[in-house]
Amino acid sequence: MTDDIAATFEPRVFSGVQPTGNLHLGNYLGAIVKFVALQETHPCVYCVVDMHAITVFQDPAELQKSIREVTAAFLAAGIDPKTQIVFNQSRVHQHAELAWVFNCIARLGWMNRMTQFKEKAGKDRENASLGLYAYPSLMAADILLYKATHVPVGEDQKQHLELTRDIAQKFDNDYRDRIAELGFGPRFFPLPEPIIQGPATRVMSLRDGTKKMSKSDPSDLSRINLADDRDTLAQKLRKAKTDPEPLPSEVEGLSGRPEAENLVGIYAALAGTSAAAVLGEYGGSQFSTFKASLTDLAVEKLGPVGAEMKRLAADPAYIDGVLASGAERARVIAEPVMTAVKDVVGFLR
Ligand code: AQP
Repeated sequence: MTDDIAATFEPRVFSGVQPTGNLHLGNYLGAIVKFVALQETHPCVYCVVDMHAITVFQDPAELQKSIREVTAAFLAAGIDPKTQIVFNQSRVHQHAELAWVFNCIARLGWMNRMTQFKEKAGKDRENASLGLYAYPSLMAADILLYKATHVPVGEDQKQHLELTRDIAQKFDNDYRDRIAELGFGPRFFPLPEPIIQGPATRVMSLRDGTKKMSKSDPSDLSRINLADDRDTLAQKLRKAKTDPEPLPSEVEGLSGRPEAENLVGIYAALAGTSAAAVLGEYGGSQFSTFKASLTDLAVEKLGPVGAEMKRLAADPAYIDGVLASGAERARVIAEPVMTAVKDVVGFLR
């Protein structure tokens, strides 16, 4: 841990995934794989963020299916729901309560700089929901409700983590005297650190190496879904965009070749090695050879996860039990924090 302010708090990991369908390789390598590793060293809270999902309209039946699907992916990847907390956000009402307080802490100028809102709202900004605009404030509440010190996320969430730190800092500044008076000091909230490391912090679309692999991309060929079977996966990698040159032998040779860089990064992440090591083996190879090896590797690594997700999908009662028990344990942490926040801001209760 490098941050002094985080260091005064007990280490705790928090992260979330939206149940918006099409869970893909980017979500897996950028986030879920790290969740699994961190449970060996930290107490972890992993949340299926259903309140974030409805910032864009979701069909209710599909939303319920997706909440169970993300939970199944967590479990299939190896998160242990007995030792760690796995739950869906809307079951713990303190997320919404703290988000409101943070809406009153965050400044419009801060929110206006959020690039993800600009991307997701697109040209029709006037028609975007207020929830989509306030999304980063709810995300700050998700993290700080558990006084989390570490947040494993993909590169696209970096700016939201910076905003979370700004909100934590401003809350502590605005209420400094009150926090000290109530004996909650010297600081009320940690400044959580993002964990964004490894060769797959930003997995790109298979159709366009300059665009993020995304659940909402209309082309299913742009992403590898965790639920894809071998044939689908092989077909998507065969059709993945590349350039006419063979693979370079050095990492520097990937610059200006986004599609090649993406496939090498995916291979490295799945194999648990570096891009340099991958090029050491495949430098000079044609893409057809490399894609065949990548397909075998992806099937070897993702096949068991997809199979376990399918098995769990057949047992929704088990998944629902995991979420209910996780929410109960999440509330034990969240409730006293929210009660203290109410005392700090001066609500009578
Ligand atoms: N392409 C990606 N590469 C690496 N990490 C990624 N993440 C998302 N896409 C990539 C990380 O996955 C976690 C959960 O993401 P989310 O469910 O909150 O959704 P998102 O970030 O909005 O990304 P999606 O999946 O692409 O959804 P849409 O299409 O709705 O934008 C996060 O840690 C995220 O960084």
